[in-house]
Amino acid sequence: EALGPQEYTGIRMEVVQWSEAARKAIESKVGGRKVFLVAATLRPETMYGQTNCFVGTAIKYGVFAINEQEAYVCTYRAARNMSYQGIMAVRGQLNQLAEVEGTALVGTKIKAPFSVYPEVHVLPMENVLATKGTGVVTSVPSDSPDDYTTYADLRKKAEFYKVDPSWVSLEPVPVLSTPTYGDMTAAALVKRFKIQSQKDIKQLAEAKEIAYKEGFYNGTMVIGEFKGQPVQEAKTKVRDSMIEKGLAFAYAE
Ligand code: A2H
Repeated sequence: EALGPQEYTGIRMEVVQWSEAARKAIESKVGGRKVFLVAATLRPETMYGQTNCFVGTAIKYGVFAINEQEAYVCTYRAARNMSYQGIMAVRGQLNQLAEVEGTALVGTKIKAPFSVYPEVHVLPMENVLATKGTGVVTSVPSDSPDDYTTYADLRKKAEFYKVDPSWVSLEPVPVLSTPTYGDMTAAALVKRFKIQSQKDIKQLAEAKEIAYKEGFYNGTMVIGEFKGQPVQEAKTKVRDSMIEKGLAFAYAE
C-alpha cells in the first residue's frame, strides 16, 4: 500500500446507451444531463487498449450531479472525495440524482477515450473493492492480469455471468512492450502463475505487482501519440493529453 495519497486519473466514459435496468433506475432522474461512468486508474497510458469496463457485482453506485450539464456514476465514497477536490460545483456538497446496483449497469455501452475501440460495454467483476477508487475499473486485458483473467472468465462462461457474447468480443490490443513479457504482459503472467480464474486472488496480486513494475520501468509504448517512448515518460504525457481534451481529470485519495 502506498503511504502518501494515491494519484489516480479519473477517466470520463460517457454513456452511449443504458442497459434496460440502468435506464429504468436512472434516465428520468438526471434532468437531461450527460452521464459518465468514471474509472480511477493508475495506468492512463494503457487506455489505448481498453476493451470494456468493470463494475462490482456487490457494489451500489450513485449518480452525482457535477453541474447542470453533467453527472458521474461512482461510489458515494468517491463522490464525497471528489467534492473536496473541486470536481463538484460546490465544495463538500453532493447532489445525488439516482442510485443503481452494479449488476444493473452491466450491458451499458460507454465511450472509451483513447481506445482503439471507441465504444465498449460495462461488465461484471467480482473483486472490485468498494473502498478503492470510484468502484469503476477500466479494463485493459493486455496489461492487467485482473482484467485479463476476468475478461477470459466472462468469455468462457458468458451465460453463467449473464453477459451477451457480443459484449466480450473485442480482442486485447498490444499497448506496450517489455523485454521479458512481450506486448501481452498480462497474458504471459497469467500463464506463468497458472492463474485459472478471478478467484485466484493470491496469484493475481503477485502477477499484478510484476506487471506494474515491468510495464513502468521496462515498457515501451507500441501505440498512440507517444509510440516508441518509454512508459515512464509516456505515462504523464498521455494523462496530460487526456486531461487537456476533457476526457479525464486528476483524482486523489
Ligand atoms: B488499473 P491500487 Cl492496465 N477495486 O487501471 C479493484 N481494483 C481497482 C479498483 C477497485 N475499486 N479501482 C481501481 N482498480 C484497479 C488499468 C491497470 C491498472 C492496468 C494494470 C494494472 C492496474 C486498467 N485496469 O492496476 O490498489 C485499476 O486498474 C494495478 C496497480 O490503488 C487501478 O489501475 O494500486 C488499480 O487497480 C489501482 O490499484
